Amino acid sequence: MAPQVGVIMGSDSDWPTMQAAAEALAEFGVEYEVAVVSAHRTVQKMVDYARSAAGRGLRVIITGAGGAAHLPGMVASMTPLPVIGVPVPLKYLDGMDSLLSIVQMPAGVPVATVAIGNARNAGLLAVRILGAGDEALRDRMAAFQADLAAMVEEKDAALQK
Ligand code: RP5
Repeated sequence: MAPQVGVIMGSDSDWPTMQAAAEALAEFGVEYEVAVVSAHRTVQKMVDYARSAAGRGLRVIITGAGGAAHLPGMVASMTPLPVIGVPVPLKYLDGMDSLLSIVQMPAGVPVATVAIGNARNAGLLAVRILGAGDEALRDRMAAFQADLAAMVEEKDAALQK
C-alpha cells in the first residue's frame, strides 16, 4: 500500500525523537514513509516534497525540527494536507525555541503542534485524522483509548491496596 503519512525531519539527528511517531503509526498498521528534508539546507527538496505530497497519496505530514524550526510551517504553506509539527528539543533552550518557531503560525496556515519532544502524540493524532474517514481505524483508536483508561484504573486499584 502507498504510504498515507509522511514523517519528515530537518536532520537525521531528529530521528531519536521522531521515531516515536513512526512507532505509533506502525502500531495502528498505518503505512508511512520517512525522510530528512531540511528547510534551510535542502530547500528545493522541501518544496518538491510538500508540493507533491497530496498527489502521491499522502494524507497527513508529520514534521519534526529543532531550533529555528521552520520546516513544519514552510511545508504547511505549500500543501493542503494537515501538517503536524513536533518541536524537537536541542541542547540549548530546552526545546522552547523549537516550540515557539513551530506553534506561532500566521492566520490561514495552521500547523497542529504537539508538546516538545512528543512525537508519539503526533503519530496518534495522524491516526485520528485518518480515522475520521476510516471506520476500522477509528474503532482501533477507540480500543486504544479504552486500554489507556483500563491501565489507569489498574494503577488506581494497585494504589488502593
Ligand atoms: C534543525 O537543526 C534540525 O531539525 C535539527 O533539529 C537541528 C540540528 O541539526 P544538526 O545539528 O543535526 O545539523 O534544522
